[in-house]
Amino acid sequence: MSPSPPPRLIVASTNAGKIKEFRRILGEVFEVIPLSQTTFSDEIEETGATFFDNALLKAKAVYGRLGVPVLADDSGLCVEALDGAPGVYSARYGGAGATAADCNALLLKNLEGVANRSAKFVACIVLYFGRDKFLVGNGETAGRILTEPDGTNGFGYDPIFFSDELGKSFGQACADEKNAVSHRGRALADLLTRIANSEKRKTSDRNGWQNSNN
Ligand code: ITT
Repeated sequence: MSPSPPPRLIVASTNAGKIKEFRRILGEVFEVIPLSQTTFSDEIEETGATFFDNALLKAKAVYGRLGVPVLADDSGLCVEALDGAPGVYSARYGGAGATAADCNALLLKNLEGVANRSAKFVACIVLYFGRDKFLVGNGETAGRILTEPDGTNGFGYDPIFFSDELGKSFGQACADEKNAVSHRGRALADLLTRIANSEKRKTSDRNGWQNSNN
């Protein structure tokens, strides 16, 4: 008998770089289905003030339409010398139509001559699985902004982000190296722990209920 295929999990993202990372991390546990492979085609306006607000609104919008469990990631780069910018605006930092290279160039320009290069990537991941039922995972990773791009791996701001923990830029890191220390890898690990804890609670509640009815 052939083993049953992993369950499908919709990831409410149109970002190919994120989808690739989710596939790599969750690959054996779930079959990751990107938004492009669903019937959902609306533009989701990210109007939230925090990563959590935006992750929740993306997950809710897709769940509302498709009615099946959805994972959504909102993430970004927070630069200390820029008071946390681009933050939740990371994807839109370069304006409409700007490429990742444009955003990187703009950030490097805005940091010209700035000595404090400290920055962190932040991710909030929401698993939405029923009306007002959701679990949240958070993750961060610290580093600094280089003065020029270094490497071509990853996506977005990876080539200009030097990871303190890896001792190299995310642009130079291979997928597994990045996922081991990244904001997204950590947010997913946090979420998986919360899912496991909530399953344990459900089991002990059920057992408690059974025991109290014995
Ligand atoms: P979805 O909303 O469809 O998932 P998005 O790219 O718009 O795609 P966000 O609103 O969460 O996603 O914006 C995140 C941006 O932050 C992303 O476009 C990158 O520019 C940057 N970013 C987030 N995680 C990153 C990572 O691991 N490496 C490099 N850049 C990252």
